[in-house]
Amino acid sequence: MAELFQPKKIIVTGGAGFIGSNFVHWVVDNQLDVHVTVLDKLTYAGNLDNLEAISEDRMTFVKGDICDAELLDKLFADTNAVVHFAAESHNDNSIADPEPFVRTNVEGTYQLLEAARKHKVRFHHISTDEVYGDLALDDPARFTEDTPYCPSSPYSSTKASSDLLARAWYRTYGVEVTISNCSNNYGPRQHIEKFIPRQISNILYDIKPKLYGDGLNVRDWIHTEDHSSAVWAILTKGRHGETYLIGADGEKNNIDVLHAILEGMGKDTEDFDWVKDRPGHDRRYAIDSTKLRTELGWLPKHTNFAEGLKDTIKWYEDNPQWWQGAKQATEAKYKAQGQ
Ligand code: NAD
Ligand code: TDX
Repeated sequence: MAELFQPKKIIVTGGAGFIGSNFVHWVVDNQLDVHVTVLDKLTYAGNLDNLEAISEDRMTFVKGDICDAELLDKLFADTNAVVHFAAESHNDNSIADPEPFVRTNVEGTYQLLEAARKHKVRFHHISTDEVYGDLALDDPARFTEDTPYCPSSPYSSTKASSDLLARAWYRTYGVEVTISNCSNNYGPRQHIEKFIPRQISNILYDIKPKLYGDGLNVRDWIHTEDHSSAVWAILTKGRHGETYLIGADGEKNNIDVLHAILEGMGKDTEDFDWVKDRPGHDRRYAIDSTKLRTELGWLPKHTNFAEGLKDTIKWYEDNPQWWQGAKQATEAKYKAQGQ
């Protein structure tokens, strides 16, 4: 474990999105002497409502693009650390139009690393287990920090590129970088284009849930609050230049997750549509998070997926104003893709 790093001012890129906003709330609630500056472009996935309850003395919001080098130069002059969540994050969108993924995920990360180098700022890069490609359903193996990179989709290949940039900026320029690769997050404020909120919002709208392919693909689910506590542990205690995998032993196939949603909402568990599979659809993700647990002493709190899912369903039921505005356009996009 490295010496404890205690930042007083941090920049959170993508802090108006799903995981970024949950992280900002976690910091505001748990780290009382830290000020957060959120830098977010407010794309279709960013939503200022995600941050509305936070007071101005704890957080400053800056609307801007991570590709804007001039803006980064100004912001980085007055911070101790950057936690970089901003990205184009949805696989299906990357298949339909990869261009914004290359721009934000690759060029944006490059610009941030350059600003971190110039201002000697600690840099934590948020990434995904998808950079490792996929595992077979009958393979007992899980991803570790030593698994070779083998991304499948335009999204995951741009995330892999950004990880490699971060590694190179550490090795060549000595930027104080750490990297985390996390599995699938669930919880409040996730955009309804993603699997779990899409199905919950479909059911609330009397639209049948949609399952891709044969429904047997496995994802390793983690509650977003556990992702936040892991990122804080890595930012403050992680060794520079190191990668840490984040996961909570939550492997489940899609059909089981869908059955749990339908059952949890009092519906017939077989009342859904099978739709066209995603091109290049990764079969299984699974994380071995031993390094994070043993080296930094991190443990997940939300180990009961059924409970976490129940709370998530309730959040979407209680907050229709948060997601209803995006429903029509999201479903129209899927319909055009046969999904
Ligand atoms: P999201 O799509 O909900 O949010 C992304 C945020 O980034 C939005 O607020 C958006 O406005 C902002 N953004 C996009 N382009 C920007 C730009 N050019 N400049 C500034 N801001 C910009 O994404 P998410 O699901 O919260 O994912 C956050 C991060 O976590 C991503 O880096 C993603 O790769 C990673 N990740 C996600 C998961 C998951 O399950 N969702 C799992 C592992 C890792
Ligand atoms: O309607 C659907 N039906 C369906 O069967 C949708 C939207 C998805 N799926 C399947 C595809 C995947 O096997 O559900 C699984 C999860 O899909 P997504 O929510 O799109 O997530 P995934 O593609 O696994 O990627 C997510 O986890 C890793 C995040 O979106 C990424 O940002 C993160 O890096």
